[in-house]
Parts: sequence; C-alpha cells; structure tokens
Amino acid sequence: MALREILVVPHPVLKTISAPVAAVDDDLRALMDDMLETMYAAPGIGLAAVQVGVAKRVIVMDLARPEEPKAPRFYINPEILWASDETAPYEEGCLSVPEIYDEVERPSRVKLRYLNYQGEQVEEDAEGLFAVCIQHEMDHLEGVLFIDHLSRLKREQAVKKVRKQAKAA
Ligand code: K1U
Ligand code: ZN
Repeated sequence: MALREILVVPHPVLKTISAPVAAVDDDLRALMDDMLETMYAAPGIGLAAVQVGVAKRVIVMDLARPEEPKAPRFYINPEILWASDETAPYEEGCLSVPEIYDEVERPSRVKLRYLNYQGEQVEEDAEGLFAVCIQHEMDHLEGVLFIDHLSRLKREQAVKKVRKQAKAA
C-alpha cells in the first residue's frame, strides 16, 4: 500500500468526469487500498479516485467513530437509483478544499447500486452521514465539488483561501 497525493483546488483534474470501471481486478483493489490508506492519513471519512488523480468511478469511505474498529467501504461504479424529496443541510468539508467548511443541502435519503471490493453488485439504502458522504463523493465523479453548491462569491473566496494556504506552506 502507498500514500497518494491528494489534489487540491484549483487543480483541473478535479473537474474531470470519471470513467466507469470495466473490471474489478487486483490492480483496482491496489488502487482502492492506496486510497483508503491516503484517506485515513489525511484524515478523512471519504475519498474519490479523482482526488488522487485517477479519473475512475471509485470511492472509499469509513464512517466508523475513532473509538470503533475500522469499517472500510468501497463503491465502484455507484449509481443513485432513488433520492428522497426531503432534503437536509450538513456542514461539509473536502480534502481537496482544505480547511473550508460550509452547509450544503442534499436529499436526506438515497438508494444506491454499486459494485463492492469483490466486484459483486449491491443495492443499499443510505441516510444520515452515509447519505451526505456518498452524494458528496459521487459529485466528485462528475467533477463537482461541494463549493460548487455555494454562491459564486463563497466559492471564489474558498479557492482564494486554499491558494493562499498553498503559497504559505
Ligand atoms: O474530500 C473528501 O471528499 C472527503 C470528505 C468527505 C466528507 C466530509 C463531510 C461531509 C461530506 C463529505 C472528508 O472526509 S473532509 C474531513 C472530515 O470530514 C473528517 C476528518 C476527520 C474526522 C472526521 C471527519
Ligand atoms: Zn470531497
């Protein structure tokens, strides 16, 4: 396993639409293992492959609390089959937009279909933080960041702040 570099705004690759995965094989599992290690090290609760520069429809996630055992999740070619009309706000962050947090409103519940680590098709209902995180990560697969849900002014301020941090580092 290896740590990968997490791309930050305004890196153009983050605007890429990720391509579907053709085969769940050992090379893909090696990528997912690297992504998981990178996410834990950041630390974060989710990561899309495009954030490490690989524009494939792959997401890793772990929503376990710090005192709980690790519970890694893998989503390959995820699709949203249904989304609730009811929405809820959540203060989101993103490893590609470091130190910026803001409220985004999304459907409270979604029904998903995806391939798991073994390449098996799974259907699952998501609510709460799981629903927030999977929608945030699936936005990455379309080249959309959570700041794209904010006003133009807030988005531009966020990118400016991240650029300033990068220059200072
Ligand atoms: O960059 C990412 O996509 C990961 C992002 C996921 C996310 C967080 C909050 C709402 C929606 C999606 C993060 O993991 S940001 C860091 C974070 O939330 C966190 C870090 C350490 C402990 C707990 C949370
Ligand atoms: Zn993100």
